[in-house]
Amino acid sequence: MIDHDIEEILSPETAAGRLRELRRSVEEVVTGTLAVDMHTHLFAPQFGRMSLWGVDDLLTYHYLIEEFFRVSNVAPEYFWSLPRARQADLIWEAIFVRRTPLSEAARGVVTVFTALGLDPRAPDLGPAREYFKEQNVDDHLNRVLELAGVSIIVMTNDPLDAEEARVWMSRVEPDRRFRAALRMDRILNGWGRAAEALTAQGYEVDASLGGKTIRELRRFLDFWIGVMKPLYLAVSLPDDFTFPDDSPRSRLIRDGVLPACRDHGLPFALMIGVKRGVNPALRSAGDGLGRADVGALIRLCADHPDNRFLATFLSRENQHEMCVAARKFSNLMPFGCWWFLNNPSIVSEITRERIEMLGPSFIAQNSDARVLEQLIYKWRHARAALVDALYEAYSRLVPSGWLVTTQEIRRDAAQLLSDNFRDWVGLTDAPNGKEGPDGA
Ligand code: HDL
Ligand code: ZN
Repeated sequence: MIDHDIEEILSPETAAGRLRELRRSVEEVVTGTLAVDMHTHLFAPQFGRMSLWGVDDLLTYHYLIEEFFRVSNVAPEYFWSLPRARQADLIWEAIFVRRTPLSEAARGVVTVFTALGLDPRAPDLGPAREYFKEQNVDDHLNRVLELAGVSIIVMTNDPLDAEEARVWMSRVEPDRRFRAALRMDRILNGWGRAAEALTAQGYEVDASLGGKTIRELRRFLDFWIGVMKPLYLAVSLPDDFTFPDDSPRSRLIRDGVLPACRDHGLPFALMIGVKRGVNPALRSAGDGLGRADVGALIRLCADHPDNRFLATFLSRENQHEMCVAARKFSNLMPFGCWWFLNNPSIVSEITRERIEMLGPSFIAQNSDARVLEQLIYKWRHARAALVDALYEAYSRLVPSGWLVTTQEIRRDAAQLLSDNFRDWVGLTDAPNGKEGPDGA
């Protein structure tokens, strides 16, 4: 352990040894600290085929699909016509057999294979498929969560997805380790079609937001908040998102979503900067990014001091501005290194600038996992980056006169990996997993 006197460590002959001890302690503590994965696209096993796991889902992750198209002359339309297993075979051959899996998404599969005792250099996916065929779903889930060091998984839940709504309405009890987040994309980014869907469900809304629309949207939100018991409401927003403006989105956010969040004691998560469908032929792999206006988030925080916000931006160029915004607004909690940012070189930069500007008062990472086993690589790689950034920050403190203790490292790692989120959403280990104004 490193609980020595500061004078001792400042003497040159012991400094190097003590810093090595410090590094070991940071590694040990961060590796041993359970994470709350506050944004994923995973589903509890009770959601059936919506819950993706196994080697073919792992290999047909849209990150790998877009990398496959870069090195293959297979036409997208033909690729999409193939069964998933055949798609996976093509990706395996192109990215893992004929090339070195250097990209972060490819390295992730190697990390998962190695952690599960599978050969990442196998010439084909036969052995891996045999392995997964033998797995008991519950045992496999427990093993993956243990390997990933994850205690809670927050899903992305869409009340306007017919298949998902059917599962919720069956009143099935999802595995307690999976919690909901109510996703608002269809409503906030496509109000016209959403208004038709809500009308078909008996809500008196209209595309022009007239009449009872806001009241009826609130009735819809209250109903689904009661069903899902979400930890927060969320939306992904385009790079040209502005607020306030005279769009339906701004009106729905201001008059519908934010009052509902306040009344239910729920934060609103904004994920800003996505350009949907820049290459439609790539389908789920066809989205891109753009630099967004952090001013829109600032105006939301400033105009709604009684709302709590979670926020992440997709562009690297927005990260520093978001840190400054978070220094100005204590109702803003930055989270994660989203999607195209979730690469060691950028995660390293983002985490360091957040520590320098926000101390331990942010949420270091979320996995965004779509396939269960991705938790293993996303969290191993995330912890490695966090160890480096925290060790550097603690090392800088030593000559300033502060030698961090193991207890302090444990507290900091817990805040960054779980407690800052738990506190922000009021997630306790209470029986229903959440205490809040409405006890949801
Ligand atoms: O909108 C989102 O939540 C994004 O994370 C998208 O789902 C994206 O396709 C993704 O999986 N990113 O990792
Ligand atoms: Zn996501």
